Amino acid sequence: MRETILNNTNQGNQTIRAPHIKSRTERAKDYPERFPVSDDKLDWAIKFPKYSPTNFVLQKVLDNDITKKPGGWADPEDIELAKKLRTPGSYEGPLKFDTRSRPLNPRGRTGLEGRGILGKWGANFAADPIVTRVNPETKLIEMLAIQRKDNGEWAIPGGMVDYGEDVSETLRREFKEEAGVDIDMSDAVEIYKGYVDDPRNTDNAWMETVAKHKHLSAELAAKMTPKAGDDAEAVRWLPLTEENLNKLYANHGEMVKKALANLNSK
Ligand code: RP5
Repeated sequence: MRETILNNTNQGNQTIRAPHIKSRTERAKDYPERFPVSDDKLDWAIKFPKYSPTNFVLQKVLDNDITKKPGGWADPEDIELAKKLRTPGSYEGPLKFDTRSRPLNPRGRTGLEGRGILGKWGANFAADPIVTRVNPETKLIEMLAIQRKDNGEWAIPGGMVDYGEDVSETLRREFKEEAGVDIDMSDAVEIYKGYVDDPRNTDNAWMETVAKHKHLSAELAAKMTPKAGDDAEAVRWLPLTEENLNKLYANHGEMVKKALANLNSK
């Protein structure tokens, strides 16, 4: 069951509530089985005495502990030490913590404890540049998309926000690194901010993002020569058909649908 896109009628525009489906049903690369969590057991407030998810963190995360490795990108495994260095935050509001003081996923249980492949306890912040054009031949709207190396799915060419980095800069940097194109994203329109239904999410670490949209003129799009970066298997102008949108990574399809709705309303 997918959560629906909610219409925020008060503001007269659409807001998205990211679903929490892939986070508890899919297994990212190298992940163990998730403990089954049904819709009625999602909420942390609901008692679930049988719930015994595997505690899982990849060695790569432990090896990149910032307190041990210069240039590392991960919090220390010791949550008390991690909290002394950084307070876990979230775009979703105040966080709850478990009895071991670890932050709890704001959308509820995922069937896995620990951080998996994610470096930060709590929210791991990303930025997603949605860049579209009209195909000069087919006249279809297309998005410059990358094929992810970890699971082969097509995705927005997003990436992690570096510590202290401005989101517009992350959008520009990631777009350049992953799709090989340098464009100013400072005038891009914010589409979404919050939880991402990412298959890497766990009970204690999850993805959140800011997605911004920029629609390119035919002239600007024609000048671009996209090239897949190290983190991407391939890059292409992806026609935004219903089928392609529904197959995008995580809940990227919902974000791109919102960008399209904004574009069509202009
Ligand atoms: C998703 O993971 C975000 O929406 C963003 O697209 C991406 C960032 O992670 P990496 O691509 O850097 O692994 O949750």
